[in-house]
Amino acid sequence: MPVQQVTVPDIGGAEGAEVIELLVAVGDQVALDQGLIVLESDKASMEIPSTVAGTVVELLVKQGDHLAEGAPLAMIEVAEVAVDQSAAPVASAAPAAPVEPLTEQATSAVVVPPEVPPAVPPVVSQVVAPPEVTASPAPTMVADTALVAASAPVPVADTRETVAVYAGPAVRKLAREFGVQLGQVDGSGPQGRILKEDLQQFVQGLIGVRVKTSQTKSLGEEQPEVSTLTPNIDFSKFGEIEITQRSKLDKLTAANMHRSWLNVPHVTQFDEADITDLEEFRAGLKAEAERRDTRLTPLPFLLKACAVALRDNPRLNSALTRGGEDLVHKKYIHIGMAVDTPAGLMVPVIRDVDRKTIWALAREVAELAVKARERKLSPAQLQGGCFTISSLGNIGGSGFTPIVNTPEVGILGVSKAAIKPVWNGKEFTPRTLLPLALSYDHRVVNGGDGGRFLTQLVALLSDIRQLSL
Ligand code: CAO
Repeated sequence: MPVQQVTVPDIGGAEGAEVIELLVAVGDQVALDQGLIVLESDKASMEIPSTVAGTVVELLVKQGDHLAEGAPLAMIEVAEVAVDQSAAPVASAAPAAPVEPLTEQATSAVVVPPEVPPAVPPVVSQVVAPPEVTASPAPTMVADTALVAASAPVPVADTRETVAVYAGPAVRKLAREFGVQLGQVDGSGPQGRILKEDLQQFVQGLIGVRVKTSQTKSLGEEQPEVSTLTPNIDFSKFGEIEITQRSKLDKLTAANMHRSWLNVPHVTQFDEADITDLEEFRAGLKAEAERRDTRLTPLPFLLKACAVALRDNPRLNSALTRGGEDLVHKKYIHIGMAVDTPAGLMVPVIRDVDRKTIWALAREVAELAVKARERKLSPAQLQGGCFTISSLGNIGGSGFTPIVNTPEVGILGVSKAAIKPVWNGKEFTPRTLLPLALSYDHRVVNGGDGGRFLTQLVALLSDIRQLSL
């Protein structure tokens, strides 16, 4: 059988590229295009593929050699059927056609592998500071427990500026199919070479999205079980770390937040309520609150005002059902309140807020907050909410955009009240202003609905006499 010599093709003018890895040994069977060696120049690493299929009978280079275009690499006894016409015969080692180095693509879409020119160029890779990768599409539901790969989010941009990547053509092809930039993957092979398993592990860590259903479902019905989209990074490489296990509650909250973030088109509207009079009224009730063995914070007033606004703006008191075909109009007003607990976020629900007095609400807020922190809430106390209030007023901040607690369609974020100068037409006067942010599900609530709800809320809180109307 004929023996052919494989030489270094045009490697973009790189002189003295170093052999950093031998990918085959004498006696190995090689396929057409299979990598023989890896060359490294100042700018890039290149895998030099075989131009013929057959058996390696002699290797003409060793690790550390410096090569240029046309240098002989290996002698290959050619398999009978797969003789590549462009391969250089022993007597006349014709150089392969010049090729453009390939650059790792940073894109959110699945990247089509570049066409391989007939002369079988070396696979050159240089990862240059990739552009920012934008948000990924929401995962679609597929067959039972399938890993959602094709629609899964792509990796975030790599901040490393220029990274030499060592990987074989099969791994590169796979990486392109997944839209993964190889510069982000840690290689476990010799000299950091990226193996197929490294890529698989990276993608698994990145996606972490499994679905439960066995058939395609519409939004609003059963949702995917979302775990994490965070790539597995060994942070100990950068400094001391400690790893703790997340609580079930933490993970459940994360999954719910993520589901809402992925599925609900959010809009957030902002406003400020002048609660100067409310605060005066509240201060005047301090002694009465002590007598009743309770505390009166702004929260019961907020609950009451939301109940009135929900009654008057029923879209905010609805939910989608049958995959978005129908809207459920709730005739009751149960409002959840986010409670910050050491174990994580809990949202106990206060039932029939519209029918309760401010004192009854104050008592219930205090009781549910204690129960939440002691993890003594019953499942019933965590269910049935129509709307949520998340108050960070005791902590601080001038505003935030809360995430809708699906299947509810609205949530109110309350920040810390502050005294500010307000123009009354003649002069600036000090007023206590409460920052409010209303997030809503734009599939159900339009800007008009949201605007009317928030405007009414501001009016109610600014003149709490209206709460009794
Ligand atoms: N502006 C200024 N002060 C405020 C305020 C606001 N918006 N809201 C409450 N305060 C004051 C209260 O009046 C109280 O002071 P006084 O005793 O002098 O009146 C103090 O802050 C502490 O209030 P509190 O937090 O004990 O009680 P609360 O009724 O306001 O809230 C609860 C109860 C359970 C909602 C709250 O403790 C809590 O856990 N909030 C966190 C919610 C959260 O984590 N949201 C984020 C969810 S998304 O991650």
